[in-house]
This record gives sequence, C-alpha cells and structure tokens, in this order.
Amino acid sequence: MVLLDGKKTSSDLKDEIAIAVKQLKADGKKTPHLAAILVGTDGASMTYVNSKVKACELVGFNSTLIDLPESTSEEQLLHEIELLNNDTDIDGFIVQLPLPKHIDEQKVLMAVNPDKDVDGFHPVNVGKMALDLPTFLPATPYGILELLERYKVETSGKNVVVIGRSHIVGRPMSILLSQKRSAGNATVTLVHSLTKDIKAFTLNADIIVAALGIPEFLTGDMVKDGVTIIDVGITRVDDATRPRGYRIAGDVHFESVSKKAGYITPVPGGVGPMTIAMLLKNTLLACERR
Ligand code: BQF
Repeated sequence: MVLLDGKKTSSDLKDEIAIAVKQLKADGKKTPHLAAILVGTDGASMTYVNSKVKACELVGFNSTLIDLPESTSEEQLLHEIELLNNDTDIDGFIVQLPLPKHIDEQKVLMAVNPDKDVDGFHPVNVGKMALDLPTFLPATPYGILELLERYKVETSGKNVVVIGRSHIVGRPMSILLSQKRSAGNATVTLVHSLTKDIKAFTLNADIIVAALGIPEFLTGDMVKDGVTIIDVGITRVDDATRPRGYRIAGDVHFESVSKKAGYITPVPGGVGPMTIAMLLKNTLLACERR
C-alpha cells in the first residue's frame, strides 16, 4: 500500500509556486494577490481561511482577509464582492463557504468576476470546464488530479466511482476524470444518496473518490484488492480522548480499506492540503493571465 501524501505533494507544489513568484518579482511584474471573504465565525471556516492566508505568505503572494460579521446582509456581501471585482491589485478572490443561511450562495457566486474566480465556482467557469475549455478548475478536484498524476496512478480506461454529487467536489470530479486529459479518460460512475446498492459499484471500481461527508462510510468489504482510494471527507467527530474534544474523520474507514488498497490518501494530510495548493496555483494563473 502506497500513501498518497498530500502534505508532501502540496509542499512540493508550493515550492514550485514560490519559484515562479520570485521570477515574476525579478522581472518587475506584479506580485500575485489573493483576497478571501469570510462571513461569520464558524470554527472550521476560520481554520480554512487562515490556512489559505498562511499559504499565501509562504509562497510570496499578497493576501487580504475580509472578515464580516454573521449578521452581514446579502446586499452588503454583494457590495464587498463588487469592491474586489473592481480592485485592480486583486488577481483573484474567494468567498469562504458555507455561507450563513440568510444568504443565497448561488447569487453570491454569480457576482464574482469570472476572471477573478479562483475557486472556479462561477457558472461561466463551470460551463467552460464541462466543455474542456481552459478555466480555473475547482481546487479540490484539481488537487486530486494533480495527486493522481504525480504518483502516476493510471486513470485511462479505469473504472472510477465517485461517491457524492456536490457542486464543489463530486460533480466536477466526475466530469474531469471522464475528460480527454491527463488523469482523465476514465469510465466514471457517479453514485449518491439515492443510488441502490453502492457496494455493487464500489466493488467493481479501480479508483474510488469518497466525497459524501459521512465519516468512515467506505469500509474494507466494499472494495477490491489493489484499489486506489481518494478520501475527501473531513468531519469533526466527538472524541473525549483528544485534547480538542474531537478528531478528524474521513469518509473512508482507513483501517479496513488500507489493507486492500494499492494507493490511499490519509486524512488529514491527503486531499486537504492539495486543495490549498491548487487555490494558490489558480491565483498565480489569474495573475499571469492579466
Ligand atoms: C489536512 C472545506 C468542507 C467545507 C468547506 C488541510 C484543509 C483541510 C484538511 C483545508 C475545506 C477542506 C476547505 C487538511 C479547505 C480543505 O491536512 O487534511 C487543509 O483547509 N481545506 C475549505 O476552504 O472549505 C471547506 C471542507
């Protein structure tokens, strides 16, 4: 069993990005600048945004964090987005998800200038992605492609099962893996909460992407020998024996599945760090495209 080490791979990627930034600066070009809007004080969201800001510092980007209270209205948030759309120093920005319930997520994502949409969530960019046109790929699926490529996991002609149909992971992942591209050309099945007998599909899979958000859903009896496992889950599960009172669980029951897997991502340290690295990559691209 080979661990797909996202921590190491993301660190390599960040080194490569840092070199590119040094070159931009040496050439007298603009320093890439990422902005993030955070609404509210959700613990996990604050952690994620802070990781993104820290990663920017590490590679030499400028970053701006716009911290708004939970009580921010949709109108006020749309106004902040407009300011970032019009700010010529900002190359790309993100709105940290999830948003408070009183704000319409779709409306917010559609307000982001597609040229600055480094999360790749704007319908124009989703459309471009689906049509094989160059655009910002959503960071988590993009990170998974990068991980598969760097570890030379063959995807062409393989049976891939993606579990979960979210707009951020499952749906784009299923599209990208089926495309004529590197880490593509797979035969993809997307299964979800209404699929009958998920195990019948996963038992036949060469590669499984688990992105349904149910801790330890995928167990050893559901997979075949030699399978490649990509675990996108990160759920905080109560655990009184841990200092923080919780532990982070993936969507994969690591102990049983890793006994059969050829390749497997750990949680933490698998897909998560890759997500951050690909956001930086998209921001570098956004800066270079201007
Ligand atoms: C790791 C995210 C659900 C909903 C909104 C490193 C991250 C996570 C794990 C991280 C995620 C998940 C992010 C690890 C960003 C990935 O070491 O395993 C980094 O920061 N992520 C997000 O911004 O919004 C989310 C998951």
